[in-house]
Order: sequence, then C-alpha cells, then structure tokens
Amino acid sequence: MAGLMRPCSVGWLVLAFADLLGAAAAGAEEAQLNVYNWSDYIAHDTIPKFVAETGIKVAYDVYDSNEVLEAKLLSGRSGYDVVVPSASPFMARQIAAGVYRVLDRGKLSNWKNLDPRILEMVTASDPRNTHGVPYLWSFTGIGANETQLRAALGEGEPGDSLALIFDPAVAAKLASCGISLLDTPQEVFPAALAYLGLDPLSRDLADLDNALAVLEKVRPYIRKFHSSQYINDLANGDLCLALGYSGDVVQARDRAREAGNEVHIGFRVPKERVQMAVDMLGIPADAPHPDNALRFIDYVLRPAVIAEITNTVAYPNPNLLATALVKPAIRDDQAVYPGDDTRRRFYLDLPASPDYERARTRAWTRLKSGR
Ligand code: N2P
Repeated sequence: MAGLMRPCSVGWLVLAFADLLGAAAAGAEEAQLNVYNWSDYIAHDTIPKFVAETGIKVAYDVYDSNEVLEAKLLSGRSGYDVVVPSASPFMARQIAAGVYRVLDRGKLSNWKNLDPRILEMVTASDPRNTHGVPYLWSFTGIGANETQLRAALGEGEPGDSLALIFDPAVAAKLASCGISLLDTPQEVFPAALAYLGLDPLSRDLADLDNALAVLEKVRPYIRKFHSSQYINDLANGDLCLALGYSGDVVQARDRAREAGNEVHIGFRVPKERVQMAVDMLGIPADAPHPDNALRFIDYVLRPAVIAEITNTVAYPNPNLLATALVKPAIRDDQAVYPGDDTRRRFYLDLPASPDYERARTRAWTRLKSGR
C-alpha cells in the first residue's frame, strides 16, 4: 500500500492505470444471457435473431407454472437474468420480497411502445412500473374437443359454462375421453368459486370449503393436473376437455388443424368470471448479466419482435405499435384478442394473506392426493 502512495512515480501511474483497466474488465459483462420463460411462449426466431444481432449467447429454459419459478427465485442465486412471472399475485409478492432489480428505464428505448392501460393495470402489483415490463397477457378458459363433446353430451351440453368441468353429472360423461386441470390452486380454486357464482377472489374460508367440495365431487373424473401437456394432448385427441390458458388452447387447435387429424379443438370462454393474467419481464436482483437482460428486454419491446411472438403463440401483447404487425387472422380471433363482452368478465388475481394461502395449499394437496 505504501508503495502505491509514492507520488508522481511512473510505477504508480502504471499501477493505477492497470487498476482502472481491471475494474472496467470486471464491470463489463461476459456475452451471456440466461432466460427463464414459460413454455410455448416465444417465437422460433426470437432468440436466434437476438444472438445474431448482439453476439450474446443465450441459455433458454422453460417452466409451466408460477410456483416453480417462484421457488427458484426465492431460494436465490437462480442464475437467471430474465424471468417472466405473472404480475399478480406472483410478481407483486416477489417484489415485496426484494427479488427484482429496479429497471434502468434509460436503457429501455422502446418502453414508449407499451400500452398505458396495461401499464396502469399492473401498478397494483408493481407500483410506478419500476420492476417489470408487461410481455404478453392471457385469460383462462376451456379447451374442448368439439366432436367428442357432442358425442358424449349430445344437444343439451352446457356450452360455454364452467359446468362442463365442475358439474359432476357432466364431468362423469367426459371422464373416459379425459379432463385435465391446470396444475395450480391459483387458477383452479378461483374457477370453482366463479362456477358457484361466488367472488373468485373471495378469501372467505367457508367459500374455500365450498369450492373444495365442488372439486372433490369431480375429482374422480379428472385425468390430469398439468399446465402445459394439454396442448399436445388436445391436439392429438387424447383429451376432450382442459382448463387452460387461451393461447395454449389456440396452439392446440392450430396444431390439430396443421396435422389434419380430424381433431377439432375449440376455446370456450366461460360465461362466468374469467381470470386474466399479465406476464411480466423482470430481472432478478442477483442476475449475473443485468445489462444484457436490459438489452434483451428492449429488443422484445420492438414492435416487429413482439408481433412475431404473438403470431406464433397466440397470446396478445401490450405493445401498441405491434398490433398493426399482428396477422389479421390472429388479431381478429376472439380466442386471442377477446371482445368487450368477454373482457367485462375478466378479473386479475390479488395477493392473499399467508393464512389464506396456507389453507388453500392444504385444500389443494388434499384434493390432488384424493385424501
Ligand atoms: C404459456 C402460458 C402462459 C400463460 N404456456 C400464463 N399466464
């Protein structure tokens, strides 16, 4: 240390310069980016084009539930630079737990393309839009094999009602062709509450008991709890009914059409209340490559990039300039961009108390294990 303090010696200058270079090298990020996204939630060319343009290598992993993502984030050191939680309740409570970096908006030149209405909507989870960037949004409904449904239920079928899943007399008739539910209590309980005509966001334990009772009655007819397998299962004719995310069911419908396998999948939006979700791009606080993360997010905010994603996965995006670039067949598809009648029935989930979460998790475990 004393040696470094020698004033005006050439040796000191050289050392100081070397230090500066070293610091710059330590601050510069390696050309690497680790992305963790939902499955079936990106275009085929999104990553390859980003890599070609920037020279940044991308490791890309997928999950199919917020709970899986949350477990990784809360245990820390996930190694991911960009993740995609649903705004509410997941990102809301993760922000509260300090999981995310504050976004450097100065590095997001395309932020201005975002729809102010969606930005406003997510402030309930991310006040002042400081931690998350809306990516795509979804709503939850019923994927149906139309031919099998007609064969099993005949003319009097309940059409666009959650009764298709939650009325035991109906579910019993569909058990042999197969019913699947999303593998998350955060979708299934609110749907059961909505079927009962109760507030889907009720935190009343008596309502939770009623919802569990409904679910237990149809439990023998549920073949699977899974949050992504239903795309292929529906498309192949291995499942006739699935509680699923809008774009995933549309992908199933389109895969069946492309295969020309005589499987006809419809997306039925329940006449009851409908859960909507806005999925957000966020950068974990301990992300190893936060600058590359911002570069990737700004790339995704380009209208042409996100429009191609919507064209591929059939989920609507919140980018105002992208709408003109979305294929008309997708833009006009009510199963992708629903009309006002449907939107009026939407609700966004909200964080619940830890006590309520515990009670719901207990009910969920009991339901799934059949005990
Ligand atoms: C992607 C499902 C994302 C929708 N497969 C969840 N909001």
